[in-house]
Amino acid sequence: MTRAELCAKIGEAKAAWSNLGSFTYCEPYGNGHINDTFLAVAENGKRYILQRINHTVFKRPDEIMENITAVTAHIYAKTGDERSTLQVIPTDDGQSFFCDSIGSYWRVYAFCEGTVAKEAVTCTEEFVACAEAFGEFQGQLANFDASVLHEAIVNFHNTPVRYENLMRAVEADVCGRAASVKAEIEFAMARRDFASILENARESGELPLRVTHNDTKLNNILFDAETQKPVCVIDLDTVMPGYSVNDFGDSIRFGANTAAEDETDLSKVSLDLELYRAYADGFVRGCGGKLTERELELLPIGARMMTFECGLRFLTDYLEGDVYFRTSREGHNLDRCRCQFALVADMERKEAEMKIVG
Ligand code: ADP
Ligand code: GN1
Ligand code: MG
Repeated sequence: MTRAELCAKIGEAKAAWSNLGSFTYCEPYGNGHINDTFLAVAENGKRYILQRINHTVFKRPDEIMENITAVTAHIYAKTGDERSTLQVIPTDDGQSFFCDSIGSYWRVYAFCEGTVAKEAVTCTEEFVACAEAFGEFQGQLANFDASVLHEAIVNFHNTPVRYENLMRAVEADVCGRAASVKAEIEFAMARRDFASILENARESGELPLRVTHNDTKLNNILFDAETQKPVCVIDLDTVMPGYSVNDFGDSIRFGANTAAEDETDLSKVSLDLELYRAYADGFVRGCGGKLTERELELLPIGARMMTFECGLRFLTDYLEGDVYFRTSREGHNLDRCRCQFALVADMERKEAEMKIVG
């Protein structure tokens, strides 16, 4: 979609929330890889997040919004604090989303004022706070009826399926890129058995399914700008039954890497063990004693699995022509993949030191 077309659709979306008055400002916002996010300011100065939901990624945006409405109501009922969870602003028709004339889905959230999203960890305490927040989020949803949730993305964190998707992308090689990424494909293939560890553990009843966030990146938490304490867990599109160890793992992948997710100088990539251990303590504490002994044992595997899986996904997207993750430079997905695989290799070297119990 061109910028002009997008602007026209933003116009339609704005009209669907005329109850907020007209927006005087509306500009792209944040660093998400999936949705189109805009900061919209109403005439009275109130700020909102206007988002176009990525319809290619989320096949049923209406179901996503049902999930989010239910989950946020559950959390709000517990905390009674408006900033503690996303506030979905209904359209003039009382709907949680608006579908424009070309079938794009839009939603509006209250802007969580006085907060900041962070792209990198600046101190250990901040990362511990992030751990407690994601742990607490899981605790808040422990008594949530998972049967009302739609599966936002089927097989989202099913690593063997992600592995097979990569193999199919290699086979199809639609962009003719496979020959140039032989080393990365071989790295993935050498870890085929590893990919199944968590799925095997679930099948044998060792790993429980819980209501999890499934996208626990640091920038999916809003921190209070003054106190630096976590205020709100956002990006609830992927809340669905999943594994606690994956929620743990995705935070480690992003936050305990000594480099950015797309760092090209791989010598800068490594697992910061101090951050890792601090996060593990905070997460376990945040979960309030709900994790089983086996889950505690599998936390290090969760970290390695999420990093490996994300690498598989970036590589698949590179081979398929960069159709899933938003990219901002040539080879961006390949850079991201290489960075993830370098982190996996470092985690393999640090396997003994990553143990949390046992
Ligand atoms: P994506 O799925 O593309 O990652 P997010 O829902 O995470 O989209 O939003 C992208 C960014 O927008 C966040 O990282 C955060 O900076 C900002 N953001 C999202 N929702 C809010 C909100 N309610 N208040 C303030 N900032 C927000
Ligand atoms: C996407 O939406 P965002 O930017 O928080 C992706 C995650 C990946 C992450 C990699 C729905 O997260 O699964 O781990 O990029 N979200 C979806 O940075 O695919
Ligand atoms: Mg996000």
